[in-house]
Amino acid sequence: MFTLSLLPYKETALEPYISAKTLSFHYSKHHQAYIDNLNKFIASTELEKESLENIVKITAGQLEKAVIFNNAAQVYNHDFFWKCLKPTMETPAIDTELEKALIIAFGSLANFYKEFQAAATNLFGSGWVWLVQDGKALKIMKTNDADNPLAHGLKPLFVLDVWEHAYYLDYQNRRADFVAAVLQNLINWNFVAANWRA
Ligand code: MN3
Repeated sequence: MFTLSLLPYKETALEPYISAKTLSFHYSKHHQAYIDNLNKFIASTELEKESLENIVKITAGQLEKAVIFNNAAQVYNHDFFWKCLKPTMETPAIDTELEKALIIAFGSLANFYKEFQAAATNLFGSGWVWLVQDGKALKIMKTNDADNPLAHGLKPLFVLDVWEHAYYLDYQNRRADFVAAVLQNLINWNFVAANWRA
């Protein structure tokens, strides 16, 4: 049985960029629903004893296990997403070594933001945009629906949820404004750097 992991901050902590109302629905309704569905679909199967990460990896690409993959990956993605964000009032500086790696990969930090912004704004439909590590290289990766880097053998460092439920109450159709607000104000660089070093 999986249970909803605790939010690492209060539901008001990301305001004004993500409202408490959005965060509350996103966490206690959407994220919870993926947990409930995952528990329902793995009950009395061989997957019941596996870790969340293993369930994602085992079911990736298996058509007959798509329902389990989708719910397990959505649980993983949301757990990861909450940790990628930090309260508005906190201002962690970017790790200087990670900053150097981003400059090598993207030319400049500004260009990393620009490329991430474009990928997140242009992703068609529902999905996620990631900063991933592929071997030693840092890359931006778009995934549709529940898909994620684990399913492709890549290491996630940062993610942004661009499903409409992540922003519609606050931004309606203005996804680009949501993306810009998160990138400029809510990235938990300490978590990103820890993932990079792991
Ligand atoms: Mn979501």
